[in-house]
Amino acid sequence: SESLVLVGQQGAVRTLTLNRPKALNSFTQAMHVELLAELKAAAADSGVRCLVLTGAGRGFCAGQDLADEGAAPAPEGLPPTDLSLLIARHYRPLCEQLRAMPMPVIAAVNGVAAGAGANIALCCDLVVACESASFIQAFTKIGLLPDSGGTWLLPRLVGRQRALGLALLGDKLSAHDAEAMGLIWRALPDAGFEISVAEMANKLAAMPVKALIATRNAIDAAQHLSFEESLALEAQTQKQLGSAHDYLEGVSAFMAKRAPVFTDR
Ligand code: T3D
Repeated sequence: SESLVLVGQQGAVRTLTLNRPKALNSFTQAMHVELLAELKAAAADSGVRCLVLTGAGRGFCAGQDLADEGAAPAPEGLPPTDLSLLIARHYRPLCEQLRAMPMPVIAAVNGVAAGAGANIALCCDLVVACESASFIQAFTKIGLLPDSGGTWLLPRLVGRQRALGLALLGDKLSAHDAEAMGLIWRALPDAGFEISVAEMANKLAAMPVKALIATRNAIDAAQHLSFEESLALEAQTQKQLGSAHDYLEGVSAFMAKRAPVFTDR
């Protein structure tokens, strides 16, 4: 049977493509298993310096497949469906893995991203979307709350009022509006979207990946640190980066007016 996650490699860029296009790449347990395995494989592979997550067909991901085992609400009178089991088994490990990848992760949102599909995109480091893509916090429309980190991510990305506007109303947000409110990094033209994503991924893959990850981790850590604690973390991390090969290479290349070749990961 065909893979539910397609794996591509171009240079040091690994692309994982969610591949259930007929159901807008909504998550089944089987797709979760494949995706987590591929994320772990990418994390362990020193030849991967940037990861791209995208979707096959016209959608990015429509969240949980509402017909899949473990998700469908039980009929009246039967023991209720316990959604925390699906979350514990699949969504939490996925979100945590995405936020701990040892290379930058781009969500290339090629079409609609709804429910957990939207928030899994937001778990990535940089979210780019083609102009025709959209984001929908679809949860409350079916009686749920935003999961996959939504309640944490949304107010941090766009502030409390806009987080509530998105989460309570559940309306479709265009890629341009998502960029304008700081929910995503960029909305890009549909024409050439894959090429634009590849350019961005290649750029990141050629950068000092250790410094990129240290930057992401310090920005994330700062969410719960004081200013003084962040200054201390910056100094401690800069000490490590300053003794790494990439720093020597970066400065040597600058002085020699040549392009650097970064190799640390
Ligand atoms: O289980 C837990 O742990 C709880 C976790 C929940 C996390 C969640 O993600 S909750 C939110 C789940 N997602 C949704 O509620 C979104 C449902 N989908 C939609 O609202 C719409 O499909 C879209 C707005 C995303 C796109 O609309 P449109 O008109 O472009 O496409 P469509 O015709 O609705 O969908 C195309 C097909 O995909 C269709 O199948 P068909 O009729 O062609 O055979 C549709 O049923 C299927 N599909 C889309 N989303 C899902 C889905 N099938 C199963 N589950 C889906 N989530």
